[in-house]
Amino acid sequence: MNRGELLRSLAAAGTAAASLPLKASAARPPDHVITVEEASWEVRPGLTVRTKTYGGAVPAKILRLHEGSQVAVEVRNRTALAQSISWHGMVVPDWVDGLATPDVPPGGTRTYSFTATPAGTRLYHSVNGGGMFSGMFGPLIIEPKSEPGAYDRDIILVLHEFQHSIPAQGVMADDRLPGSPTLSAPAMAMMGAGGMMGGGGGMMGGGGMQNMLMHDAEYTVYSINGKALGAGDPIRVKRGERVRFRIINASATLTHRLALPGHRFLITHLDGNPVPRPRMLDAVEVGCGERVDAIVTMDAPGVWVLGSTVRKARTLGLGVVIAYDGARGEAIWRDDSRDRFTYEAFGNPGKAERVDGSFDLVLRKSPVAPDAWSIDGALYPDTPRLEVRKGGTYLIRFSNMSMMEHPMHILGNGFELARVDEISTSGIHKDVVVVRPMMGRSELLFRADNPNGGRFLLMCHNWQHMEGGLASVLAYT
Ligand SMILES: [Cu+2]
Repeated sequence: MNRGELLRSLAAAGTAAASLPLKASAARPPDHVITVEEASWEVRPGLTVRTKTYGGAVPAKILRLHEGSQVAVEVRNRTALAQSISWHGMVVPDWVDGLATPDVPPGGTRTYSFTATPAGTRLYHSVNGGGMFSGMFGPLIIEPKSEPGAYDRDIILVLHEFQHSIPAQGVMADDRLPGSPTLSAPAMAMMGAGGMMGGGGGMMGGGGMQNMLMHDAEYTVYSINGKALGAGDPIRVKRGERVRFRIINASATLTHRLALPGHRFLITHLDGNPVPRPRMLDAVEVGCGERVDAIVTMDAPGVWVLGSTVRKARTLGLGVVIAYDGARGEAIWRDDSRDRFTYEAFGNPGKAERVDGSFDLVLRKSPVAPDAWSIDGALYPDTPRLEVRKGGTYLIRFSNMSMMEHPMHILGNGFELARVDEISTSGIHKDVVVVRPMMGRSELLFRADNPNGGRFLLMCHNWQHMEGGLASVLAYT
């Protein structure tokens, strides 16, 4: 299926449902207004992009909502394409973020109402009408009713790239770059790489398997909070301050690994949800659509680059300057990071759980077209449909039989990780799981507890893969 067909089928699902209860009561003005419009955005001096935005800024304004509150958001579409927004990470009805969600027609306006839940770092972004390749995304923070909060400030970092190009045959990575994100255990074994990431890269040099790892898009510029490294204002900090970074990956196709020289990250939340075992690591990895909350104690005065451990990404702009009060000079980068980043390290030991059914989903490249991706050999909408009964618990097993990672996501619902490659785990609640390349396996427990039931998309958050067919329908029966 090409992207036009996929988008049309998504749009058709919306049109059919136009009579569903989607309006806020007429008496009440919206709490927030989002205007979808084309704008020019300066990523760095000399590089201005023309892109679709929410309200002219990239990223869009922060939406801060209170947990449990009723929210009405009015979306005004000033573009020539139908538009729809995903309230990523929130549990909402399928007429707000599912297959029954009506698009906002070109030139039209619609109001979406929902309850703000659960608390945590979420994001809102375009599903139809541009997707993650566009500038249509912004942070969505659901403030909890109460939070212990062992931190002084909170700083949001949104990662994104602009001006993509997609070579027909894919981009062969000429090497697995030093500082690349953690691979699956089987892939590590095949490549003869030890547990260490980053650093010299010699251990991964020399041709062979790594030459088969591909990227499917290239970008002219990378950014944090819409600005290339050095182009935005530095983040000013004080010695002793505990800063909670909420890192949101709004990339269309890339997992990123970030480090801050001389500092460590206490990782407290994955996808906005508290983890059972917070851990101190020297790097953070975040896949497409994922979020990581990490507390950094500012105890190494200076001027630093918080940036990608991959040189190319950093050189093209993936970084931001952290400047201590009173410190002067050029921002310093060095990559001392060594820690692997794997989900199960933050979890409790796995435990047996009774399930009402299971789904085995094999993810592969499809031979039918250069950019086609399949689940169990089929392309959306012919992929297997996952039928769940409300109140039931289901095991979803992803096996990645491809050379690329797949950040698998379910809209309108969350899940719990049960296994990462060979290691079982529990207590980690997420909405995206990056299934690592080359026989990576992820298993998740899906509790069918959306109070409204409905039909939702299960999809790869790599936008190139989603548009290439890597999506399916999860339906409450
Ligand atoms: Cu999303």
